Amino acid sequence: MNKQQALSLVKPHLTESRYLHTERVTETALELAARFHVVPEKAMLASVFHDYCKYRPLDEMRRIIEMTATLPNDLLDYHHELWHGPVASVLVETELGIKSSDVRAAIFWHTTGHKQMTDLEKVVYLADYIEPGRDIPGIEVVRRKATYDLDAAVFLACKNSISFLVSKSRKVYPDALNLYNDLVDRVK
Ligand code: DGI
Ligand code: FE
Ligand code: FE
Ligand code: FE
Repeated sequence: MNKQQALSLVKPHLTESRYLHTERVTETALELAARFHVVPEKAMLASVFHDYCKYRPLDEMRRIIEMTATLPNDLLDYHHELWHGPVASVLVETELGIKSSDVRAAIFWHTTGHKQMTDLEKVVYLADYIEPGRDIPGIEVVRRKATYDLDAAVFLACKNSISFLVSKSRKVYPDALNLYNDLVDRVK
């Protein structure tokens, strides 16, 4: 499946602005993949489909999380914004025939991250954070780090996201904290 074929498959599942976000994430992920030696076809597929399930009804996502052995049920104890990646990692296979476990893992983890992420997973996580349409406080520093240090950029994105959630007194998913702890010593 080439990029145009993938984009036309995802388009009917997204709003116009979410589709434009997806195009920007894909271009950003392809730049990062070239820079950090990640297989471009995998970065393309994972970024095109990372938000494939963003607009699924909550009751459908809840049912899929409950039914699917590989999806952790503790997701249901956290904000429903955390569900669309894990659910998409299952539905891209059953609905679209995307079988690559690397691609599906990058889709799974794109919102929270987790410890010992692969470079492909980091590229998709970071591309989603720094794509040119995002305006997040401190994002320019993350974009600069992303030109030369994948781990430092991922760490900063993770740290900013956790700080933001804590400042709003929101729950933080444990795997996001695991990513923080995994990288904190490495990037000093
Ligand atoms: O789908 P996108 O909007 O492109 O971005 P995303 O999948 O990275 O994040 C979706 C939302 O999830 C975003 O508003 C931030 C929120 N989020 C990320 N990690 C956590 C979280 N919300 C809570 N409550 N806890 C988290 O750990
Ligand atoms: Fe997302
Ligand atoms: Fe993200
Ligand atoms: Fe996204």
